[in-house]
Amino acid sequence: MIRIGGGDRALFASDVHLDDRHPATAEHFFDALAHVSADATHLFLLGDLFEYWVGDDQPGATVDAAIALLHALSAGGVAVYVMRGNRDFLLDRGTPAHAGTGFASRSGAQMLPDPTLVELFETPTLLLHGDSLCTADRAYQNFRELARTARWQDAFLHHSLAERIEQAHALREQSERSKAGKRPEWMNVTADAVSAAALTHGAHTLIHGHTHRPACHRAPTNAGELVRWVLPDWYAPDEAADPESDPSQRGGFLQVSAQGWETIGVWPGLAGVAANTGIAAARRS
Ligand code: LP5
Ligand code: MN
Repeated sequence: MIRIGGGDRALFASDVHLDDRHPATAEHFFDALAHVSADATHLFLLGDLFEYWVGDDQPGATVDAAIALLHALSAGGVAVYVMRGNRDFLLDRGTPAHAGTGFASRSGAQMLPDPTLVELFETPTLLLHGDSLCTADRAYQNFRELARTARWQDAFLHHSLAERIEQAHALREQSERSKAGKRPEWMNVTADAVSAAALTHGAHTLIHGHTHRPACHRAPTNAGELVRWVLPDWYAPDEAADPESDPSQRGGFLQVSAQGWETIGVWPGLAGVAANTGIAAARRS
């Protein structure tokens, strides 16, 4: 098990959705990461680092820049962990023509299974992307099950790069259309899935992204208080899905060290005072 304690400083982020079509968001994330990682020992990227991933031959200046930055961090001694999300679940699955040049070896990152239990300053903490907890969204869960089968993935990876990119764009558009017809509560975690995950893994804290609803939730359970951190998604001003209703910059890290939990960056919905109180209460050193 990954154990974080002592003088360690771990950073968590997710849902950056890196894409050549959103260069300002990429720059915003790269700058923030370079800044906060100076004294970090561990970096956990919990899914959807990329807008989509069609195989390890995926081209693009943003992909190259992300891989170079992660490689520099891991070469400099930071333990870099990357979890697959619902957009980039093909990360490090290779392509038939690109064996041996996978995302993990190129970036120096270690791929992290979803979910993964880690020990954070003696607190058993479950790391997930978060989509597996959205169990009310039956259409998505059916799609997820299908897209995770080796048969489907192998068939997809055998297409040409151009065909895979075209299918990814089509799937993204279909997803946006499908989301427009879903109730907001279907696109959130369910209480049952959260407590089942915590109970199954013996976790006292959960950290996940995916829902784009950054928060620190606390709920009493039979086994004590369950803390659930929801990481923010990232975008620069003008590159939000809907810049008119959401014009500000967004994105941030959760940092854990012997000093406690700290939110870094823009976490809309997490009021300053409440967040600080939460950090102090969650502190374990
Ligand atoms: O991503 P987000 O947050 O906007 O929405 C998700 C769910 N959508 C998805 C789909 C991704 O956005 C697109 C991923 C692109 C990957 C490309 C490479 C791999 C291709 C295939 C490899 C085998 O995850 C969305 C949820 C939402 O989160 C909130 O939780 O609601 O779910 C959907 O919208 C899915 C629909 O409900 C069902 C779609 C069925 C489509 C089946 C078509 C199959 C054809 C496949 C062609 C390749
Ligand atoms: Mn996601």
